[in-house]
Amino acid sequence: MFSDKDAFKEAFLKKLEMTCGKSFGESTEKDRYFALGQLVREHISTEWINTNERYRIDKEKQVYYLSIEFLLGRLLRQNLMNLGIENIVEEGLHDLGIDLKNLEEIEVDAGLGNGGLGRLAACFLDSLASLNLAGHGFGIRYKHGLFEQKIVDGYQVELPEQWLRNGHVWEVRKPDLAIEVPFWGHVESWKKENGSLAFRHLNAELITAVPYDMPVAGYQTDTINTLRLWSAEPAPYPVNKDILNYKRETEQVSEFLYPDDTHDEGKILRLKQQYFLVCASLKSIVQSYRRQHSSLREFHEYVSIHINDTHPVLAIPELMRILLDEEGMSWEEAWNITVNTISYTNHTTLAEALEKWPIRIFQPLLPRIYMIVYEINERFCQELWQEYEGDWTRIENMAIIAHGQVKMAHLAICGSHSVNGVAALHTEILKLREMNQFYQYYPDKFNNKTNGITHRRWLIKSNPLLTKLINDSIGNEWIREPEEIQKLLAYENNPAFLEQLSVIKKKNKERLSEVIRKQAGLQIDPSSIFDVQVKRLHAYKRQLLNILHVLYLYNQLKENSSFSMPPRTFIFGAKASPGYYYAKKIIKLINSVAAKVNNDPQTRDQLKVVFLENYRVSLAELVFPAADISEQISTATKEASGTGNMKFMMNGAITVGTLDGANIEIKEKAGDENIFIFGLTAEEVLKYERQGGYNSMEYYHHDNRISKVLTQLTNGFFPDTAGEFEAIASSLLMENDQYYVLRDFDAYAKIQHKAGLAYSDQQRWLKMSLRNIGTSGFFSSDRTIREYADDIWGIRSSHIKV
Ligand code: 26Q
Repeated sequence: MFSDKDAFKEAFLKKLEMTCGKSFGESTEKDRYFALGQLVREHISTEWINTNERYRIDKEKQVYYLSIEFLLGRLLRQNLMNLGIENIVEEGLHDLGIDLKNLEEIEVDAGLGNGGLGRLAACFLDSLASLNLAGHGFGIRYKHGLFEQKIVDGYQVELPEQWLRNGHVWEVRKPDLAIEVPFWGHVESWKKENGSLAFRHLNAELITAVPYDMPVAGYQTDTINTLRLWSAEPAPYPVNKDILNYKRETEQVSEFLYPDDTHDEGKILRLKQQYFLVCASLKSIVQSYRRQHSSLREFHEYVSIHINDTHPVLAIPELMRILLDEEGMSWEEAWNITVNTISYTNHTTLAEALEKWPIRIFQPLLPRIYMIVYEINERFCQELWQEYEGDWTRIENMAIIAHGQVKMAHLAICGSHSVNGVAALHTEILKLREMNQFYQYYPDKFNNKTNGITHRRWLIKSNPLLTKLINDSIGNEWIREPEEIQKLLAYENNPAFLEQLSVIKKKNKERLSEVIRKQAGLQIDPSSIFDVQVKRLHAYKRQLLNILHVLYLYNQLKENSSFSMPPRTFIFGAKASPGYYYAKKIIKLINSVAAKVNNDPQTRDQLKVVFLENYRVSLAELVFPAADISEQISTATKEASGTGNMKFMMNGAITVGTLDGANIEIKEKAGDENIFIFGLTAEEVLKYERQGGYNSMEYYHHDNRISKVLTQLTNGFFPDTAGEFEAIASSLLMENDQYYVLRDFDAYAKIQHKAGLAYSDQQRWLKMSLRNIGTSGFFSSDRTIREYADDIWGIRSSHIKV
């Protein structure tokens, strides 16, 4: 690494000259960003190679995290920080008259994910490397990440995202390690000499998977792990093909990331992506294993493969295929190795989100894989028959293939040794309800791993002011041992400390206000309460409850002269899946309320509504530190965990939330008095669900706050929106309000009122905020990853920094 600032400056100027062929004076900020990026990446190279060598020589067990999404965001600052050269670089650039912050802004987010699941994968990579664990990611190098969102006339408009337009400095293309992935064709079988069957996949269409490797540097360690992303290219020698068509069809496989649309019918391209990821990754894993071992008999002792939701579940039949067809193992031996290698995380209980593939799509596309899945299912059903003889319904319910479909979650549970949920309540719901029959059959496979977030990005990087205050107060041991952040609790009654907390929050609010002023041309008041809901738009997350409540507050301010409240700014950020009609209506509604409220001179000093365009990781980093209130208001039982809730907590925002997902654990850690809980509990929701719902019409008739806001949706209150919000009103009244928005309205209004009062007592609020920060250490993904390492993967860090 650079020994000092001057060595850095020299290397940087040289790199700049070499990469852009311009003098320093002529170079643009973009030139400088790319030169710096390349310089840093090259500096990583030696350690990267050393890490790989060390893993090879020590035969350390390797973990591979397979995920269809990695939502990385920007990497420059993270890499500088983790490599321990942030100060040298910042100061060196400063000497040259360059502000590192401006260069950071040049980097386009790597947005290869939808939301929670993809961001979790990115946080996990950071924790794995920072804990010196041998854990690597495998994913897809989509040409277009999640769409870019524009708001036009209050409507969401989607534009293709272009993160690769100027190249990506953090990746290294490795064409010599390309792998061919077969689709279509047919399978031939014949008898071998020993009487067993052999299989060959013929006439397949081959798609080449080219790896692009990205270094994942641990925080001030010398471990550099790898994130390998596969790009689809045409195979080298297509015969008898219309070349242009063929090129287009193959490249399509890694063309774009599917938006999370739980209502979407399975698309063949999506299944192609899944097998593409799995086939290329397994081959690469097996190749590197073979460099150290002569047979695959002990594969599971040295390799763990983790599947992030069911999207990469074909890793199970693919590993079986390798062991059976290529290694010639018996079914029993291959199955034993496979189950012991694979582990699976479930991220949802929504039945409509569980993946199923029609056989008519699956079988022709992946003929050999289908045969193996078929055999897995046969054997599984036979086993079930031994245990539950005669119980046809149960066996039908649990089967992997049934009614013309392949059920991916069933395959995942049957073919792995560990199945985990992502928060305590979620895991209980899996065990006792959604996957109860599997839990009865395999009680030991089920376990909980409450999610976490990397405190290095979500506190140290995004909130430098708070980080400094923490370091100045309790030292920096908490960075390596995040639960040590609880030492802050000693400052609970220290007015000077609380005052500093308040100053920092204010500055972070000013920073965000400035961004909002520039982007939306909207002035917001940094001394108002910043009440924030940022997450994907989904009916179950209930952005609707929030905005209807805002409308109610507006009505109060207009009509009720005795009504008063501390000034509030409600901030929303959310992308809706392009085909999710209802979600898009809610975006329009938020913007219509914003237009009304923000332009009313009578209320605009007390109430503002902001819809942040194109919510993404880099914007999130400005949002969490600036929030006073964190909205986590999903219908109980529906949000598996949430991770935004943890990011808010770590930055001192107070949660207004339901007893859902990880909110429950946040409440346990922070204490009942430091969180605002409201609404139906999971048990109450489940009870209603057993009864077929509740009567939302009653709530409409008996609560005039509700009838008023719902009437406003359709009576022309919002100019030029005739018919616009019928679907929303109808879902609440005619379709019985599936997510209990009206049922929870009163409780929500009351808790929001309580939160407003608490804020007015600033000393009390700051103490609550401190309690949240001080107890957030549990939610570091370092804790989560240690649990995965100990309980699921059986790996430990053997490496001490030298
Ligand atoms: C499925 C089929 C076709 C196309 C896309 C999809 C698809 C893509 C992404 C389905 C789901 C997702 C993403 C799900 C997700 O992000 N789940 C969230 O995971 C977080 C991490 O565990 C949890 O905190 C959240 O509660 C959960 O909603």
